Amino acid sequence: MNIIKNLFTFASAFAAMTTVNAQNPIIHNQFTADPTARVFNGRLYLFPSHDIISPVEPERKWFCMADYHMFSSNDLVEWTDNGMILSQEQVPWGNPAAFSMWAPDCVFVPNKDNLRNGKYYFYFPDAPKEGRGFGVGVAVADNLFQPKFVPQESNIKGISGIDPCVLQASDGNSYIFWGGGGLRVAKLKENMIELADDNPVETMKMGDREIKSIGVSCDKTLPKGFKEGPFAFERNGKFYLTYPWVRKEKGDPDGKGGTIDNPTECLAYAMSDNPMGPYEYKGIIMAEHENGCWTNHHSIVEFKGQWYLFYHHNDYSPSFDKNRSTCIDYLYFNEDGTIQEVKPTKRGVGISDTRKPVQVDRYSDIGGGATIEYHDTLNYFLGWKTVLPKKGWVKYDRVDTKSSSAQNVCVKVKTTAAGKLTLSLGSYTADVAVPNTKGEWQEVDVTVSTMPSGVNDLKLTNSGASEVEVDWITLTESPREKYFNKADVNTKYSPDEEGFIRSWWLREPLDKPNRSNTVFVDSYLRENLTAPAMTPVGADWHALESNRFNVKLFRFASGMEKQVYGVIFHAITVIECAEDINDVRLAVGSNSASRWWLNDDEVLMLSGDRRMVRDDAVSARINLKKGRNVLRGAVINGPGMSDFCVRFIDEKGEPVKNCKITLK
Ligand code: FUB
Repeated sequence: MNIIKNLFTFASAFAAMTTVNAQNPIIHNQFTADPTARVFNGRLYLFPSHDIISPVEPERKWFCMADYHMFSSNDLVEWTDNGMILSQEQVPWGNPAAFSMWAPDCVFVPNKDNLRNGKYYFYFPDAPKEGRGFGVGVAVADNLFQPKFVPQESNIKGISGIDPCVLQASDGNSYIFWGGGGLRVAKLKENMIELADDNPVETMKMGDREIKSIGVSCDKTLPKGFKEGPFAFERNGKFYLTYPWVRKEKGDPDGKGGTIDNPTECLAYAMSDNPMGPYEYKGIIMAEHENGCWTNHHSIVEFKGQWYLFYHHNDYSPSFDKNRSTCIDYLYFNEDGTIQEVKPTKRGVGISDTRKPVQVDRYSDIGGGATIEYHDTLNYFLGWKTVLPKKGWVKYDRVDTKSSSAQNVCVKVKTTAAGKLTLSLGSYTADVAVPNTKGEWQEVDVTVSTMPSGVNDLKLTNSGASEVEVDWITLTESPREKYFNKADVNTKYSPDEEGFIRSWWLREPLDKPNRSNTVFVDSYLRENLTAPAMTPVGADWHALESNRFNVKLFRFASGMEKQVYGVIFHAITVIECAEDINDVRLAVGSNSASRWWLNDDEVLMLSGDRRMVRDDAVSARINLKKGRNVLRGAVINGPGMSDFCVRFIDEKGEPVKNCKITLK
């Protein structure tokens, strides 16, 4: 499972923004299609289109895209969502309600002659405010750290179409390719936002009309069939034009519009000695998707000495192929420069760190009757599980145990009878006893003999007698620290030895971007940090018991694979008293600032850039009444870790423990 709520366990990912660990598909929190990958300053940046479920009525059963996000990675395993970089409302010439922000591209032009000035140029199709069809626009940014892409006032004159791709050729020129009525290419001016004046002009007949088109049609020398999504690149002095293509022999064998047996797009390529062609067809890069997903769209990039194919598939939307997800697989060239066909895999690329959950359902190989299934067909983003019948096995290539003393296996399993898994890492094997989890998911920790360090292929075999469902597995030095257990809403908990309250309803973090905690002054907190409702309502609230006196909000968020920085957390608990307990004080430490309410009253505010220190601030004297007392908190966090600790203390500073804590 990919976005599994790994809430109770250690998660060490530190990221500037939302981070995910990836196999195929690589982005797990939104649909991403038409992925263009580019390498800038040694980091790989991904510019996909952003499919969404139609937000408008009547529902569009078609492509629906309102904006673009940029993603980036250093290893193609951990991906950062750098956020939205352009939306349809920002495009001066675009129709702000067209949802037509199709496949984009982005290139960097170094500061050569003070003309182009070291800028990033983001090319995107959009529906114009007036007229029909598509135009191609350019948005320009100075950097990608905090990218601010500013769209040009008008679209590129001379281009009517979709799917722009810019090739920066070794001849010093940049060429723009696009689709829509075939594939075309034209030279760009040095300013990167206009077509060059010396482009050829082709005259084409459309019925009775003659249409003049700037640039060159690439199709003339290619086999017939629908083409779009051009991606061009240069390697060893050869130019490659690669493209999604509906092969004639699949859908229209005689080329006369004959029987169409659901043709879909494969990825094909052609080569030339010149950027503007003519291009000679060479073959297929990836065959049509087996499940009938109509489109494929791709990019090809060399990163740290290895070539990769980025493409899309509809894994998270199996019954609607206009909601797609980006995948990556290795791509290899033959000696003569031709491309070897790529078979799509679930495993994808890169090496998985076993200290984080390894999703074996993204297998390299599977057998013995093992299968994968969605966790929840009402929410495909929850990903998959592996179902291992007796003797079933799953193999997952390239995991890194890192440590030379890894001895702990944690596997998240669901069973209805005790069983056994055999773990193999290269030639190493160990048995992992699995308890009967009574049909519930459970994280099982088992100590085994020391595992080999470094990179190996992992195999899990069901060597017991009954079926085992596996969500994920980690291999670590020692049992992973569990920060939380699920709390039971029917249980009456006690404060801990020191009076700290450990049972809470915690709400998944709410987005509240802040680059620093210094803004957390009283007035800011009064305006922005308000109390949650008296009762937790909604699936984003979780009843939890902290294993420490301090409630680790950062771990809560990272375990849920939620945003950890620039967020607000809400917490609620109930203090049940057998009699009035008067003249106590609420004592709180929080990182960073927080506000606290007891029943209907605000009782404490901790402002400023705080660290979590026991009893850092105490309230005025307050009374805990007989019966239920609802305590609510809101904690705000900027760029650092976040946690809080809460207890009541009496007149002598002693912890109040003669009460119960409930979450009901
Ligand atoms: O994403 C919308 C369109 O689907 C793209 O522009 C095409 O290439 C196809 O992938």
